[in-house]
Amino acid sequence: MSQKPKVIASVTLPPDLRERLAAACDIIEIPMGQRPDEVVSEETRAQITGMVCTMKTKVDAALLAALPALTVSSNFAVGFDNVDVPAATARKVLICNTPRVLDGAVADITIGLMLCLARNLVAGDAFVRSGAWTKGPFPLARDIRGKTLGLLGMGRIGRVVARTAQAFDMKVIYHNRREDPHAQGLATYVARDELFKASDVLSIHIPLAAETRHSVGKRELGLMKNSAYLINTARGPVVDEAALIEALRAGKIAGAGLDVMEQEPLPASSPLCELPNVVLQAHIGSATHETRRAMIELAVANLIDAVTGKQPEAMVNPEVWQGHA
Ligand code: 8YV
Repeated sequence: MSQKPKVIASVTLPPDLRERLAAACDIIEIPMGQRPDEVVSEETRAQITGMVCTMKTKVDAALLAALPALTVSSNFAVGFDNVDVPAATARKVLICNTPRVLDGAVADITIGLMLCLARNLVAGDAFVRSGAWTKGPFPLARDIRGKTLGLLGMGRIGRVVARTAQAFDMKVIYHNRREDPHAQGLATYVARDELFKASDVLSIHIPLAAETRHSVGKRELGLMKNSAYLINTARGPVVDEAALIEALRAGKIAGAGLDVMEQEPLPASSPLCELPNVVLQAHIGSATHETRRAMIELAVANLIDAVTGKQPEAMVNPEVWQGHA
């Protein structure tokens, strides 16, 4: 009878990482997004001490109850809005995630969306392919250089965006719950309303939580310049999408670049798909070979460390690890 900890993996494990995990644990692989309480027997579930899963798995109180021996759940994502963290902490289940390794990739998509919006790159491609260029020049667009980039949230990703934007000669301002000493030299702290009023591009970099759901709505959009762009690479529900669509249709803002939406995958029937001043991406912020490899490596390392008694690199509720939960 194996004495190795039993863990559930509902992620796609590269062969070498499956081998690495198997050296330390007995692995039960289940389809991505499937709930263990749907596909794993009660007898086996009672022995599970660890899990690595994507953000498609809702780690809620019911799932925690179905895994009575669980001590750690490792999220293959930096966001953890799929996890009921208070319930996990109450159960003394450590939650890990994958910050740091995806900061650059998400920041790059942020800058990419900003350039697509300001320089009309998506329409420009269609313009050339359609032969319209033979009938006249593409309309003038707008510079981002010298403009003001406002960051709602100044965490790791926000700081990488700020550093990158400086290379584009942008003035960077930000709003956080409190002023961030790490932002010195990178961006200037402003009040929340001032951020929406002063930004030529406003980019969202805050997590989705009860207090941030729909926190960018009609009021905030109404504060923005009608020449301003909104970019969201964080979580769709941070923005009141109905209010955004209304603001875009009314010309309250000039455009939006969205890598995340309230409904994902976004159906073609969404009004967002009809708006010419919107650039849409399929939640690809971290979707590069290099970044996803670094993420799965970190997610597996967090799991192995936690179930073998070593402090994981990235903990969402470290108080559980420190025994203060
Ligand atoms: C994940 C994400 O990176 O990391 C996050 O929070 O938003 C996602 O892009 C991706 O789904 C891999 O789990």
